Amino acid sequence: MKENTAGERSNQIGLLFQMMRIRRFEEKAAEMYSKSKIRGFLHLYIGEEAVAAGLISQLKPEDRILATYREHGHALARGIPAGEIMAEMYGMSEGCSKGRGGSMHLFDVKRNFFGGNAIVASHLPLATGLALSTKKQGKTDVTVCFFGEGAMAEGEFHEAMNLAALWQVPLLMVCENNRYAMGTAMQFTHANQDIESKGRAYGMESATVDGMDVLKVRAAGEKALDYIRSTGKPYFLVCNTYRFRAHSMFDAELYRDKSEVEAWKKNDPILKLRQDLERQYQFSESEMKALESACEKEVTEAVQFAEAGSPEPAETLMQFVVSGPPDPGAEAEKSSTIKS
Ligand SMILES: Cc1ncc(C[n+]2csc(CCOP(=O)(O)OP(=O)(O)O)c2C)c(N)n1
Ligand SMILES: [Mg+2]
Repeated sequence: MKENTAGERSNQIGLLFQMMRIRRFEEKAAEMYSKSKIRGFLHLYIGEEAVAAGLISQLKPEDRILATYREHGHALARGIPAGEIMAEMYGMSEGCSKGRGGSMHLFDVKRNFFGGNAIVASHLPLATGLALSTKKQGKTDVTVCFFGEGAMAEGEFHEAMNLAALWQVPLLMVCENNRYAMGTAMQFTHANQDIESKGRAYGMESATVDGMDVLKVRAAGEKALDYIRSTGKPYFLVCNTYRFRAHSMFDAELYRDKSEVEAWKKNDPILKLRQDLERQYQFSESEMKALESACEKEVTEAVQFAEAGSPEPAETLMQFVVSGPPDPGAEAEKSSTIKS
């Protein structure tokens, strides 16, 4: 339990602000999508903000992050500027992936943000590999991999978990269990619905946390990271959460009752922390208004940045896609190095 100090008050307000800016950013993205400013796919994280905000608040800049296509919140929490994310969604060269990735492929290597990965579970083996590379270099940085419970029905989950446990790499595997994989509820895809037990099955230290409560997520993250940093071993954390919006922009949501969604909205992580703050720290209406206007300003500026962006010129479209003809000099040098 954190102490009731002024520092803790401002940390909690920081977490509230983080969740609010993620939500406001996505509400604006949905609006811009409906105006066809953003095209392709768009998966909103609304309702799940406590997971990214709580866990990423405990990371160091050197720690690496991998996420799914529902990753706007993780990218914002990691510190990628909102303008660069919005510009990426607009397909502009000023975007964090130069406008080539769009919403599902936000990437920023200098901020140790390795996606934005659209293929379910595809980033899990990459995370194990990145964590192995840190271990081989004798570093203590942690790789954190976020994925949905749907990814746990894929073979790659099991391969990545097995090798992470076998090689004992500094990896935090975070299941964002929102109970649905597109329109399929968990009970139709998992023979064993005790999600946490799948970590223990690989001999991994494992825990489950209420993913709608950012303070609980932060505490669970702190505990998991302490364990990984002190032992160098992997850790499996299940965050039980819920998405308030559809799977993506093309989803009539025929697979769940509106009453279920409304019931979960009563656990809104933003509302919960706001109420906690009011109760414990006399958090005022005017402080809340100040946070709201800071979010509004940031999001408005992000849209302006994206709108002022430049689509990539046709001449450079093949750059980073196809390598040029082989350089005979470099090839000869490479083969002589390999032989020696
Ligand atoms: C290998 C693969 N299979 C199917 C899809 C289509 N697909 C996109 S998202 C998704 C659901 C994944 O659900 P979950 O892992 O729980 O993440 P959530 O969307 O709930 O955050 C599926 C099946 C895909 N992108 N990749
Ligand atoms: Mg899911």
